[in-house]
Amino acid sequence: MIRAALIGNPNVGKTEIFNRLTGLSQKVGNFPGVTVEKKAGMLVHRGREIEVVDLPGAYSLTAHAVDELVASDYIVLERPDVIVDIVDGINLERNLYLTLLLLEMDANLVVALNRWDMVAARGMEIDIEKLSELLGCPVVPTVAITGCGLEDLKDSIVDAAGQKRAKGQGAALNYGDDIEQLINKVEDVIKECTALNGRYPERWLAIKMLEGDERVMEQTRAILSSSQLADILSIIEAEEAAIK
Ligand SMILES: Nc1nc2c(ncn2[C@@H]2O[C@H](COP(=O)(O)OP(=O)(O)OP(=O)(O)O)[C@@H](O)[C@H]2O)c(=O)[nH]1
Ligand SMILES: [Mg+2]
Repeated sequence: MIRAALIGNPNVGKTEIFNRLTGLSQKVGNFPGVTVEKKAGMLVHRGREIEVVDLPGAYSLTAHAVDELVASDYIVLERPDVIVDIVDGINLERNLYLTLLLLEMDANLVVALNRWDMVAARGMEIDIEKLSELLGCPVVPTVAITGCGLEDLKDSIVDAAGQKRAKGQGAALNYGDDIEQLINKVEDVIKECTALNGRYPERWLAIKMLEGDERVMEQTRAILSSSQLADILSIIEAEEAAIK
């Protein structure tokens, strides 16, 4: 079975797409915050069973935004086979922030460029091929309310699930030499730490630890012994001091 999760900013059409894909009828509405809990449904495409999870809207994957925790916890802890990032085509710039964060997750990402009808109606032009090339993942234009593009989206989900989760492919953002070196060092320490093995994407965890993300710190504190955590934190401190 393929496990796919739908994630995206609030009110971009995630549930509308979820309903189309699964035949269920979860509540949609033209305001943010309609979906508050995750909901799973099933479909079969090209002979493959796909579990699709609809998530509440999220602008980011950080601990600061309490209403985003359901979505970010699911993505970070459940590690679905395919992450389908639903992007609002008429708010591309704002929406792509979350896309970049998702690229850090070492995940098989597929972008659905939704509200494609409104993109066309407004005379906006988006170069799908270029966007796909820049992001390094498939980009599929969709119109959730008519179902247009959803067959292509299902194809992309099945194709993405068949691909090996490429380690390091998620390094979409280059933070500059100093920070990249720091990330690599912390990543190496995380890799050594068997208690954390495979639980989180390593580069992502390294970045979160460097940021001092409270929720990630809290979660890792529950997994690691205090001396293990102290070791990692002292390496972070020493490395940070060295580049200052
Ligand atoms: N024109 C147009 N409207 C759309 C499209 N997709 C969704 N909508 C509308 O956008 C609104 C939001 O859709 P939802 O599916 O509830 O969005 P959501 O992302 O699940 O929202 P939250 O759960 O609140 O985060 C609804 O009124 C939909 O009918 C689309 O492709 N084109
Ligand atoms: Mg919803």
